[in-house]
Amino acid sequence: MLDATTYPGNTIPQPATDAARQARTRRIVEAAEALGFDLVRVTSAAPFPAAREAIQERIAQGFFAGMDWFTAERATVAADPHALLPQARAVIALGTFYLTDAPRDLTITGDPHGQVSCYAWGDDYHTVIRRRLDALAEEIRKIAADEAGAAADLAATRLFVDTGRMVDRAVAQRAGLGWYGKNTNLLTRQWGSWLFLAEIVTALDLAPDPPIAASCGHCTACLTACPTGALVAPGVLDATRCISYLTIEHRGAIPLELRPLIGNLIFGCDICQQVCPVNLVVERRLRARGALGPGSAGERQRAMFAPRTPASASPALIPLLALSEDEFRERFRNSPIKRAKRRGLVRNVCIALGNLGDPVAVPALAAALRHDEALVRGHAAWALGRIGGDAARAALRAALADEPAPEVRGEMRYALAQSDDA
Ligand code: B12
Ligand code: SF4
Ligand code: SF4
Repeated sequence: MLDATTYPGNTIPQPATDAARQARTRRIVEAAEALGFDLVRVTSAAPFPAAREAIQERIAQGFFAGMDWFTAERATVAADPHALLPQARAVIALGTFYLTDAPRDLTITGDPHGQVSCYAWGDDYHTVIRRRLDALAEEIRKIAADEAGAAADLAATRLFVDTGRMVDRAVAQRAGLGWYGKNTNLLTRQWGSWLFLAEIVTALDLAPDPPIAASCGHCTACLTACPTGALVAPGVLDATRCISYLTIEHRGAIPLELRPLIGNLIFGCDICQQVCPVNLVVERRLRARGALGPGSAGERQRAMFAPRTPASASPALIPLLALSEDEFRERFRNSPIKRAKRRGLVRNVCIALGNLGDPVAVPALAAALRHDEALVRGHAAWALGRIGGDAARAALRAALADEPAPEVRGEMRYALAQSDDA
């Protein structure tokens, strides 16, 4: 039985009884689980004013400087499901666990290696999850058709995963998937924070789940572990200091004072999640159950997030310095790493080599002083300055003589001064 509920500009049939609403919600949850989503809950389509205010406050504080697409206007839309779908009645919050077993046949030779954040070891999650969202939206259309025949309004959906204008964590928190960790990530009892979040805004009236009563308590492990001090207060991230931002989103030179703190991280950062006791307990429990191990159902379901090769998790750095645009495109096709672009990734590789300090990298870094990207030349100079030694200094002096870009000449002079000091 359906009755008619009127919204501004829309007349949408909805189930008359709570039992009918529960039944359709159950159908959707089961369909989502069958498609591979690990957590599925529902919240209402009411706005998320606290999320909007938090985002606008962080932008005003300058904590998102450099992410020009992340604007106050975007937050206003992202925090209001009705701005995204006028006939919205509910939001389905979806979590996908992505941790896979550490690479088993990782062969690290003596050459310097970098580290890639584990969310980027395998296929691009945007593509993987988008496919699952499309399939779930199709199920929703069938459910709407079963219940309302030709009522097109009921079948309307908007799908989001990360890049869309939607406050992913606020939806997940209100739907009770988990709670806000002090490192700002959404933490769940079942999967820790190793979850990609996604949502479907739907015109269907669904039974909302309550938020859960859980918090980090007195723990502050992530705040003290962050190497750059990016977590300026519990739940508050200054993205301009965050290694994830610097190595993935930031397009220019990395501030000098932050470079030594990046270590050998060349794409993303997992430190504030790796030290989290909730994650450690979750991982121990999953390993004890064999849920991450070879041949487990979990491993098969998440196979696309596992390292494509051992080098995906911990690549040898020196060969990356000479990557051409074509090689970059080929190697990182359908990988989250393509977001950094070749110049960003090679910039990060220079910093990692400088921090590792192994003189074996000097000839390749000296060659990178002639790289076609000024950004790379400047960071190669910095790395040589940090490694030091006669060969590094000679390469810097030779390159300085005919370097066309003033900012790179500045880096070279700074590097020479640093290596003299050393
Ligand atoms: C911009 C962005 C970034 C930026 C800024 C991150 C940030 N913390 O804001 C950068 C590039 C740094 C980044 C990094 C990462 N990101 Co990101 N990112 C986003 C994006 C696009 C928007 C996030 C946003 O709105 N930030 C604004 C702030 C204000 O939002 P918020 O922190 O959620 O705000 C709430 C809490 O802070 C809380 N709050 C406010 N005050 C207080 C006080 C206390 C004490 C507490 C506990 C909470 C609290 O209330 C706020 C409002 O609801 C989302 C996708 C999306 N569309 O939402 C992905 C997203 C947040 N990122 C994600 C991931 C995986 C990462 C990385 C782990 C990747 C990596 N390994 O390198 C890191 C984690 C870094 C970190 N510690 O946050 C996932 C997070 C999944 C999860 N379990 O939480 C998301 C949801 C993408 C996805 N769909 O899966 N990211
Ligand atoms: S991702 Fe790394 S740099 Fe960013 S807040 Fe966490 S520990 Fe700090
Ligand atoms: S490390 Fe501690 S404070 Fe940080 S998110 Fe995990 S439980 Fe919360």
